Amino acid sequence: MFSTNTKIKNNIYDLAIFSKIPAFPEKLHVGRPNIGGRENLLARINDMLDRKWLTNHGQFVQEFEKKIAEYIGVKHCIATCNGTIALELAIRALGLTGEVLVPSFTFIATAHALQWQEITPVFCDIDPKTHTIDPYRLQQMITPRTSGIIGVHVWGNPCNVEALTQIAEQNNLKLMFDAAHAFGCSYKKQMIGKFGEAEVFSFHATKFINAFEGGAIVTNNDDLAEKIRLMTNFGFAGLDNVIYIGTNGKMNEASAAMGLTSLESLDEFIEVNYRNYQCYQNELADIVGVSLFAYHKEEHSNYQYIILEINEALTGVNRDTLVKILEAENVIARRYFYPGCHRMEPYRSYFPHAGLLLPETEKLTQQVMLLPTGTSIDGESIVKICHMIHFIVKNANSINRALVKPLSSETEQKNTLSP
Ligand code: T4K
Repeated sequence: MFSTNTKIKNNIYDLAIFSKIPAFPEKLHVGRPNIGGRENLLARINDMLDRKWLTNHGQFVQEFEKKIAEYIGVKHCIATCNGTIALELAIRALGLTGEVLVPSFTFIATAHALQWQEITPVFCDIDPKTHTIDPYRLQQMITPRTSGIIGVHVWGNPCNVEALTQIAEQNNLKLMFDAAHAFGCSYKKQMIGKFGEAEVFSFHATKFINAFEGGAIVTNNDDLAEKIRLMTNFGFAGLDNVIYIGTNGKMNEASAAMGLTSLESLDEFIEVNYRNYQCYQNELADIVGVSLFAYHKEEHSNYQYIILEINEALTGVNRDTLVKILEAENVIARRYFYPGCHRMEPYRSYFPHAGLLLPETEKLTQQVMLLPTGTSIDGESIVKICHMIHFIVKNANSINRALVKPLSSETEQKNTLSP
C-alpha cells in the first residue's frame, strides 16, 4: 500500500523522539489557513483602501453576508468579528438566562460565551458515534432553570437536529446551534444554518473558509436578525439613537475581503479536503485500533478535520504517546477537545464532579486526535504520516519500553544542552 519512498523509519531508534532527524523539516499544523486567490484578495484590499471605507458594514461585508445567506438559503446573515462574539450576540438576543444545556465536548468558546453573560453552561454528554450532544441524556438534564439548548455540529457533523427541535418545543426552550465547524455541511440535505432560532459560524484563520478572524449569525427570524444587527453595532438604530445594550461585534472590510476571496475557492477547498480524507482513509484502513471519523456520505460535508480515535487496548499505544511521537517528527497533531470544557476553569471549580455525568465525553477526550489537512499538505506527506502511524502501532511494545528506559548519557547531555 505504501510506496517505498515514504517508508522513512527502519527501526524505532530512527524516530525523532529518540533524538533522530524529524520526518518533516517544517512543522505540519492542523489549521493551516487556506489562502485562495491571492490576487483577488489584494485587488479587494486595494479597492478598500482607495474607497477609504474600512469597517462599519461596508460594501464587502454586505456582499459577504449576501453570499452566505444565499449559499445556505436563509433570510438573514449578520457578519461579526469572530465566532465567539457571534455566539454571545445570539445568546443575548435570544434572551437566554439561568442555565443552558451544551456539550462539554466542544471548543471552550461555546461555554465561555454563556458564562461571560453569567449564564451557567450545563454540560451534557455526547453520542459517541456522532460526537454531538446526546438528545436522550439532554432530556434528563432539563430543570426549571433551563432556558435553552446550544447544539454543536462538531467537525461539521450535524447534531440530531430533529430530536433537539422536538425537545426544545416540548419544553419551551430556545434552541440554537454552534455551527463554527459546519459551514458547507448539511443535515437531511438541508444546509446547516437553517436550524433552530439561529446558527453561528466561525471564519477564523484555521477554518476552511476564513476571514482572518470572523463569524456570522444566520437566522430566518426577522425580529431576531434586526435585534442582533443592532446589538452588533452598540445598539445604534440610526445616528444618536441607541435602543439596546450592544457591543462592537462588527466584521471589518479586510476580513470580508478575505472571506469573499475564500468563498470563491469553496468548491476547490472542499475537493482538496475530500481528497486528503480519502487518502487518510485508504492508508489507515488496516490499522486495528485506529479509526478515522467517517463523514456522512449522503450529506454535504466540508471534510475540514481529520479525526482519529485511538483505542489503546488494540493499538498498544495511547493517544498522548502517539501525539508526542508525531510531534517530534514535526506532525503537530491536536487533541481537540481535551480535556473537555468541564475540566477547564472556571467550570472544573464550579462543577468538580461534572465528569460523572459525562462518561462518553471523558472517554472520547482521551482518544481523539486531529491530523493536518487542507491545502497546505500534499498526498505524499499524508502517506508518510500514515506510514509513521503504522510503524508506531506495529512497534508499540518496543517503543513503550524504550520510552520508559532512562536516557543514555549522550541523549541526556544533548537534551540538557538544547535551548
Ligand atoms: N465554537 C466552536 C465549536 C469552535 O471550534 C470555535 C473555534 C468557536 C466556537 C469560536 O470561533 P472563533 O471565535 O475562533 O471564530 C483553534 C481556533 O483558534 C478556533 O477558532 C477553533 N474553534 C478551534 C477549534 O481551533 P487553537 O487555539 O487550538 O488553535 P490555533 O488558533 O492556535 O491554531 C492552530 C494551528 O493552526 C496553529 O498551531 C498553527 C496554525 N495556524 C493558526 C493560525 C491562527 C496557522 O498556520 N496560521 C494562523 O494564522 O484554536
